[in-house]
Amino acid sequence: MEKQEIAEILEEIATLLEIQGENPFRIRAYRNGARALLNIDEDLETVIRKKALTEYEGIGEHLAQKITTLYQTGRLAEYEKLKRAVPKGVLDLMQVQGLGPKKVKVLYTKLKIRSLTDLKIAAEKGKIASLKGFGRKTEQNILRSLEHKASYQKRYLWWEAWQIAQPILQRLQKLKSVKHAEVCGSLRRKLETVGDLDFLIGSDDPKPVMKWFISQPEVAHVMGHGETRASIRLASGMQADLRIVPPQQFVYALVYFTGSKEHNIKIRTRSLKKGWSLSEYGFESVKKNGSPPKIADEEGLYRALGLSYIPPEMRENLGEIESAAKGTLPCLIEESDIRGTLHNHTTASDGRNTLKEMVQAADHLKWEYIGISDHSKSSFQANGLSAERLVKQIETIHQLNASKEFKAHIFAGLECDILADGSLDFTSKILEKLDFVIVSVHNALTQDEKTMTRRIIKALEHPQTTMLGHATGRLLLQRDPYRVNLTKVIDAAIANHKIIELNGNPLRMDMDWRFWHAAANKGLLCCINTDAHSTENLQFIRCGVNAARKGWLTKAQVINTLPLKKIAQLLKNR
Ligand code: DGT
Ligand code: CA
Ligand code: CA
Ligand code: ZN
Repeated sequence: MEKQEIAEILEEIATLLEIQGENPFRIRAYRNGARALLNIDEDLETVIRKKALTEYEGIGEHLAQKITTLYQTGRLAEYEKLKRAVPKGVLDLMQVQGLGPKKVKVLYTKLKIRSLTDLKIAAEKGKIASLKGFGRKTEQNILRSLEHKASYQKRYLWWEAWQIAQPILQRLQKLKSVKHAEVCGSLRRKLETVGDLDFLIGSDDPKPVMKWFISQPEVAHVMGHGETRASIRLASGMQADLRIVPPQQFVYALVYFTGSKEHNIKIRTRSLKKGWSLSEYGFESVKKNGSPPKIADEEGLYRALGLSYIPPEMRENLGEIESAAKGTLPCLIEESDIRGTLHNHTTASDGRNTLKEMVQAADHLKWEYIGISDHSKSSFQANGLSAERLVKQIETIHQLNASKEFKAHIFAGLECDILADGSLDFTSKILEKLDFVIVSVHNALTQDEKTMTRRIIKALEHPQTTMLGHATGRLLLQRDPYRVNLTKVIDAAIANHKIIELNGNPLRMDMDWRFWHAAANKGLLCCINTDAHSTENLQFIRCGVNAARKGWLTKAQVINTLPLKKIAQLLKNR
């Protein structure tokens, strides 16, 4: 178990004790211990091996034992016991702004509140205001915080949303009365997270479409429906809207419901300057005897506005309209341009498939090459490779390449930990043996921005480094990015001729697409990776390409569009 996780458990133990009204000294000991643990800048492995934990202020003999147990086994009997004593939902109450352990204790013991739902009901009934130490204002704040939290959690990863939307869209397309069908909104714009699904249908006969939509097996609840609109909640919890329009209106509605809202507003203003109002129903002349343009498809609509076609991914009002007016929109990379990918794990570290299975999967995808980059030794929780195991893996890869058992060429790589001080997890002598080295931050995530930025730049300056992995470490909807100055990191990557990956794992999508346009213009090269931990994960290449397109990237700016010989050359030269 990692330092960060152990500290979180100590913190949680303190909270659980506090909710149970335990001795304040004991509680404080755990809190101090958690903080002390995070402040250790030495490698925890070493400290524990030297039995030196107690040398740090705030860590006594007792705590040192508990930390060691957690580190070695990932479990702690005392913690399990505490968790059993307090209902799980009670801890969730701590996520509500303004609620600390003391208040949670009162809510739990006095009102028997055991979950966020209980809390909401009690607050709505006004039961909380009368508790000692709470009051009307606290109650209002709790309600507001609950609402805020609900709207935050209501988003879904693009990949999840797409899995849910795809079968529904296919069924809609098969209905006899359906002429056109599309999912619009953020899903079509390939945004990394999606709030709700927006289905749009072109049909002259909406009745059977509506009937199917609100009675399909996936529906959990119909929130409302008329003849041409419906809102439903699916079994997954996701909300889906449906709009049915006459086929001749479909293209206008398609542009409108694809959005984004900001993009829509901008093109509507542009249309008005030409003398037509533009809405989801069509163009309409605002002058007495002007006639609106006739169009057949989205391209025609943009052309009528004096714009070249803007792909949905770019419709974020981030300069695409100005660029389309000048005819300078880039020709975006496509999934079919991809010839392989480099960041992939195997069972040698924390992947679920063997080296051979991964290469076979690359063959199925008709890729020319695949990189293997298992974790390095400091990522012990991910079973990182020792130097010895790494050297062995390199040999196996060389043999496999020579055997021609698979079509795809295998590049021998490594996802090498960037240690807390910016040095790499292996010596140059070992790293030299590899075809490429991805450097990533996996621990000491709480460093301040300056330290973290310096740390990453130092790793980028290492002669053996090829590229930076998941630049900010964010996990979408779960964990914030670590604090880092990306502009400085990007500049350092360019100055040192290093690549930055676009990690297409749907949870990561890191480095964020919003940075790519400017970075690539400055000369930064991208590698779209899947960070696959299984053969199925190789499909994440699609998410990576989505983000690359949102970042305005072209084929030439992404190295894994290069044919084998060229990318081999490029990796060798760096
Ligand atoms: P989401 O669902 O939060 O991930 O984001 P979207 O973009 O899918 O937004 P949604 O579902 O509220 O609306 C779908 C599209 O409909 C949106 O992208 C643009 C269009 N739209 C919605 N509200 C307005 C509006 O007030 N004005 C304009 N011009 N367009 C709107
Ligand atoms: Ca939506
Ligand atoms: Ca919607
Ligand atoms: Zn990683």
